[in-house]
Amino acid sequence: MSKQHRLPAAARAPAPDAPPADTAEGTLAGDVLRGLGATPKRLSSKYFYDARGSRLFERIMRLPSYYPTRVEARLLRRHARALLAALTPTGAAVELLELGSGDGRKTLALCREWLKVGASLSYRPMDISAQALERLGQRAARQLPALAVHPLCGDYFRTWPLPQARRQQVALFLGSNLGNFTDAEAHRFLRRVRAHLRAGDSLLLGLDLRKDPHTVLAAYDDPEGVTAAFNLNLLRRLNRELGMDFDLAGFRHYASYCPLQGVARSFLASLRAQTVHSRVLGESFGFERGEVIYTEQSQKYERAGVDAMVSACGFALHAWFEDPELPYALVVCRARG
Ligand code: AVI
Repeated sequence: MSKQHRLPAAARAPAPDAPPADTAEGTLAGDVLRGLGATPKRLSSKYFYDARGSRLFERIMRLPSYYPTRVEARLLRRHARALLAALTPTGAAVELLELGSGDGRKTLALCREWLKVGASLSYRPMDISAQALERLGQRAARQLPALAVHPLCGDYFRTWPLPQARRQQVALFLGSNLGNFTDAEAHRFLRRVRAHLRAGDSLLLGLDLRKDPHTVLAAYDDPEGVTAAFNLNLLRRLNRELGMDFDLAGFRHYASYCPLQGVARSFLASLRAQTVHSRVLGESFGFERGEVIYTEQSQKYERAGVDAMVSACGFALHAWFEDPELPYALVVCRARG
């Protein structure tokens, strides 16, 4: 017989405002047990990215309403040379470590510009997807054969390479991925990055900034319904991997943006009272009509807040490149001694 929310005390931990996207490694089963047993219910956005979810995210990045990818690529293009100067003031050879490189398209364009001005560059894309890294390697070989590419597959902090004496490490964390962390998670993540760098090494962050709330909300609620499919795909994944029986038609994507906190949030709202069972977990989870699962937060930043955050994590904010049309920033941070 199935159990209804009978979790051991330790698994019932999350506080009401606990993060949906945890940087700590948890298992899907443990996270789902805790997340769906909590009030409000939550699932981590890190589980969006199975094969189908990754394809849907690629479609999101091409949507007219999803501006961050486009604006970031524009900034990287416009400021490629100034970025190199800001990231490597001594002109030393660079080991470029990209955390979550995906297909690396934007970064290869940046490397092309850097190679043109004679930078000595070794590119180390890091990703948990071996497939994405393989595609990136093929693209790099085709488009930029002069570039030395050494992919690292797995957890960033486990695979982080030892620094080489004559190469400055430059870490990239683009795509406003930091925004999917809560404040506490973002701080923890940045401190871990700092701990792997030497004083004088650099970090480049791509961060989405606060702007007209309508523009932000439209990015997470596209009329094409791709973001809705991306969000709902999480339930499809749980059905497959945890033997759950979510009826996808019984849930609906809901996006919100709070301009006071600068946070876009995504939810899955239950359209009726229903119970969902997991064969693997041996648990059932009851939903009221209208009850939501909190699935993602996307923080939109302000310069003062970014300055305070990176300073608290052992970096100095060294340079800031902002798009004049749609607020988005490339932030050059220097690891302090
Ligand atoms: C990956 N991440 C920065 C995206 C974002 O904007 O928060 C994920 C996303 N979720 C819905 N649309 C895009």
